[in-house]
Amino acid sequence: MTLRYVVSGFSRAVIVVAAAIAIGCSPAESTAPSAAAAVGPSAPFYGFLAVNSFPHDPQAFTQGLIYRDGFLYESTGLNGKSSIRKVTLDTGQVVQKKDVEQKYFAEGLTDWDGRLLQLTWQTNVGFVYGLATFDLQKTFMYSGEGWGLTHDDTRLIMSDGTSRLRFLDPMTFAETGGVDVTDGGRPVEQLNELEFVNGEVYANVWQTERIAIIAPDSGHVTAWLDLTGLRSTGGRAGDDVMNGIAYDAAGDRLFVTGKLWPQLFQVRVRK
Ligand SMILES: [Ca+2]
Repeated sequence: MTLRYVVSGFSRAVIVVAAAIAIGCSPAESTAPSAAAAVGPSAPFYGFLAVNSFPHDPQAFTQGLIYRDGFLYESTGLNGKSSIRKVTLDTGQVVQKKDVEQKYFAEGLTDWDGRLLQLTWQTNVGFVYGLATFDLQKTFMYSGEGWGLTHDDTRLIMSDGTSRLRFLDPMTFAETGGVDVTDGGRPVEQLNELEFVNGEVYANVWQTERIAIIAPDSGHVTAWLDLTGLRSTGGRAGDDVMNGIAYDAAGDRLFVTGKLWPQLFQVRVRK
């Protein structure tokens, strides 16, 4: 695969992805089981154009991100630093914040019917807050680890660090099903932050700069959004991996950031 990025100053149209057709090489191949059988061709790669950037709190260990009605809502992780936040897009200013108890490492975030739903990593508990007030209304339990969270029209969609996406009832939080995510027959592990975009699930793959675009009912990766190069404009070495996808459906704007990244980007997919 050959990708060429031309990076110029960062004001508006910033990163131009030129010539980005992958042939015979995919991100799944590097992580696929060695004895994979019955595998097929991998999904195509998409490039990107970064059309805008915004400030992002470089202390925010981003684990969940959504866009609603002009604001970002963010879940941050780490014990003692976990929180939910309401953030002004243009300035990155945190206008509302609620800390999570130190014993919890907060993870994925989504909204449902005027509430915010937040997962925790290894403590098997999720929190339900009022979207406007951030008041803790209830908790819910689940098995396994909590990583990413989003929803479609009828169900919550949750990742747990494996290749599986689980479906939960948004009111009772009962697990109602799930799907194993594959690319060309190979499992795609470590699905992390999620976003539901026009009928498909976008999933950060942990410790990569790739987003898997997944058909939720089959689990098939339909394409890879390769955001290599976006991080080079900021961020720090270490844990600062890409993790954070939000979608403004009304404005058709896709936002991406990462843990401890000083910037959040609006990106356009280049097919
Ligand atoms: Ca998200």
